[in-house]
Amino acid sequence: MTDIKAALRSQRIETPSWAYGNSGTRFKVFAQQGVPRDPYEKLADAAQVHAYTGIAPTVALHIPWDKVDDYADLARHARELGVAIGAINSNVFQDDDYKLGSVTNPDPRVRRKATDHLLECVDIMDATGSDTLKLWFSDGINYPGQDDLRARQDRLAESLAEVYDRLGDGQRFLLEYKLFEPAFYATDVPDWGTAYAHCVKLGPKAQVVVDTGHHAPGTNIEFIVAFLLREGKLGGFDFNSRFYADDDLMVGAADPFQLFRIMYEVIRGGGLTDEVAFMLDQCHNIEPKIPGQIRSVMNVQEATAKALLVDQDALAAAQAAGDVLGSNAVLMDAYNTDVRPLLAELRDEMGLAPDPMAAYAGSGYFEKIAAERVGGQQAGWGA
Ligand code: AOS
Ligand code: ZN
Ligand code: ZN
Repeated sequence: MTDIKAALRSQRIETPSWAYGNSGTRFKVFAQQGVPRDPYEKLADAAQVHAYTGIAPTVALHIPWDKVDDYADLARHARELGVAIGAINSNVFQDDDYKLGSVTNPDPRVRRKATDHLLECVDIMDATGSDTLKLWFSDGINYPGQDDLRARQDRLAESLAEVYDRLGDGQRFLLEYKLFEPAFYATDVPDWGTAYAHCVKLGPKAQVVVDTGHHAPGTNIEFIVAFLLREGKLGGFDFNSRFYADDDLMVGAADPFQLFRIMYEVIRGGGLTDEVAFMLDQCHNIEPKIPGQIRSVMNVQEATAKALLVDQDALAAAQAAGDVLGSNAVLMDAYNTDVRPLLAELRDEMGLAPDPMAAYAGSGYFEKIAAERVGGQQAGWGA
């Protein structure tokens, strides 16, 4: 139990700045009370999540949604709040120029502009001390024949190589794949295989990020996790839940069993380290945002605790004996364990309240920001 607690204590989950802003669907963005008015206030809210969970010490930024004049000052502000800047997320999807793609656009001028933005994101990494650049491209085509599928891969490779060469020591980029949306016929990085192939060609500073909402229904995500970890190419996760498409709901809400299976493969592959970034990529359209993030961090922590409880020796023995039902039972025993008392005990040992949701609710922070902040910022979508 000591080992399990030590592993849980050292786990790090990164929250995204955009989770704290107003968000919605293409139909409506719902404004909530007390929402941050600038990146500084987003970091203050993220610091609350860390204060009550003890395992969320970094915050991902999104450029230009979190544009400021002085990024070193923003990083200093984060440190004062007890958190640090995590991954820098690029944005090459919210400009008229990107209608036909960004780095894969047939127009070299647009490709230059997109790559320059990615390079600017590396400058921001330098200024903030961030070691990770996260690349998601909305690039793709809606109609067969609209553009040349092969040429678009060449353009993608060219841009990625330029960004890769700009990375400093200790910096890396994570390439995110997504089956569809906003392009509907063909996406330029649709799956882990495409992302993996580009990353392998580039070298060790390029890795794949698995967004749990970006697959076809029924995809075995834990297999992808196991495979990428085995190849040293799993850079991290964008955790969220989906029922239908890229729903960006709270991780562990739709399918906690899937989250457990993923965390089991992470642990099995030795990935519960700082090498693999456990990031949330979520929006809280209708639920309050800070509690939504606290709940999500707890959901990942609970899945991790259950996965750590798997009796690996018993499982290996049952598997070696070809005991189908026995090996499945070992896994299910761990999944069916109520780990909430263990986590409450751990928090107590860490000097935290045993129930982070209740502790935050009773802290008065929400009442304070609701009174102080008027005109909160939109997360970035749906404008
Ligand atoms: C988009 O679908 C991807 O999940 C992105 O990772 C992300 O949601 C967006 O770029 C905000 O950073
Ligand atoms: Zn994502
Ligand atoms: Zn997504």
